[in-house]
Amino acid sequence: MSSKRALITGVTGQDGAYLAELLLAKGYEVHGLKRRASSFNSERIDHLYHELDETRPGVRLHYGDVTDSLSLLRVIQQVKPDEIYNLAAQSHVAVSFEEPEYTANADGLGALRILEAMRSLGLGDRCRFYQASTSELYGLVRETPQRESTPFHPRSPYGVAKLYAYWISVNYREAYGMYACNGILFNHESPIRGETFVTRKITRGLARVVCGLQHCLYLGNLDARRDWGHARDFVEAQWLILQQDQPTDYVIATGIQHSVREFVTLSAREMGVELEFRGSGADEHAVAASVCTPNTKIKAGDVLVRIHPQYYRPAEVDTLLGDPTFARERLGWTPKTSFAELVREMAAADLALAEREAQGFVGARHGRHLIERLPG
Ligand code: NDP
Ligand code: GDR
Repeated sequence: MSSKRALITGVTGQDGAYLAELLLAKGYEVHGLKRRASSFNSERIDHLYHELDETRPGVRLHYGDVTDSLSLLRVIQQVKPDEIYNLAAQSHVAVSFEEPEYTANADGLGALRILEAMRSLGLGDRCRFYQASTSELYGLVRETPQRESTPFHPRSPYGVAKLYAYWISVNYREAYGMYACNGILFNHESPIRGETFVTRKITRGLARVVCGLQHCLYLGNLDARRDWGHARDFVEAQWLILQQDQPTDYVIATGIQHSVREFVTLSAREMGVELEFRGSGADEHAVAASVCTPNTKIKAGDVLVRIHPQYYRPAEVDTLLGDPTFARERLGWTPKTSFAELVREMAAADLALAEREAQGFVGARHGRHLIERLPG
């Protein structure tokens, strides 16, 4: 068991929750940066938080914000971590077109603030830094599959902000000899994925349609192709990246690509509905061709999915496919969960959640924890 101390920014997000669980299981003392919100924002880690019971190891939370240098200095000085995982970000690509300045501040300068805090507190030579970089750096792809040497061409304010964070991490490594690494992670999902990312939107939306809680699911570009893995597998790579003798940057991906349309089709099938896509462009829609789900009111011929122009982006990333060879060779990392298993897990969790909602149980948003918390 480890006696290391880790600080996770973005601990209340999808990856933060899985990473905190992983590090606690490895014996780390885990600290998390949590920003103040007017409503509860720690649902994903509530089961890991036992602040009032010192006999149980759990995540220790500190208020702070990656746009606020003073809070970062205070928390890093207090915790004196061995490892910092910078996962905090305005992580929604479409939202970054609406909030480009905030996205640049949090996603770009946030990394700089942490690196500079580490340096000025004299932790530069003993604390390791992980930067949550992204396949969105590749954007308009110049080479397929994308690997560590593929040139970047981001297509959104999010991608551009993350490009700064990528390079400032490399720069602090080269300029000051700091152990700073980028994990260039391709899309990774789970039952606790944010509900506005396309995979969770699909499983959550279709489950609600099946349970009679909404009529239809609206989506944007069904032709977009992504390399989707499971967040549980991907946080293991984040940890491995900081355990190597030498710091460097890694592509973390499954090496397999699917379209949004395929994700929709498979999710519906998991819920007992066979979909048929009709029409094209903005008129495309998916109809239930056959239904074998117990207790549903939907029937063959119902339109379950429609296109809405609101979900198209000003500049799209059409296709991403990662090459995880370097990570496999250097880290010994390979993804454990297949695409089919990922969809099955997400669909089952969201169906269970929607069934509870249909019975009048409201409160939690994330399937996994809702199920865990239910009596019986
Ligand atoms: P989420 O959106 O689920 O989580 C983001 C986290 O950052 C949340 O805890 C959020 O807090 C926190 N946060 C946002 N802004 C600030 C801020 N100003 N100060 C402090 N905390 C803040 O993202 P994921 O868990 O999916 O992703 C983790 C990281 O990995 C992100 O940086 C993302 O950009 C990157 N990434 C994700 C990929 C994916 O497919 N999931 C792929 C590649 C990179 P709150 O809960 O209060 O909103
Ligand atoms: P992405 O994920 O932009 O790849 O960023 P998202 O799930 O939002 O979109 C994937 C693709 O699906 C298309 N799409 C839709 N997307 C959303 N959100 N909603 C829709 O209704 C919809 N319809 C079609 C999108 O156009 C896109 O092509 C995620 C985030 O987690 C980033 O933080 C991370 O860096 C990258 O993955 C890797």
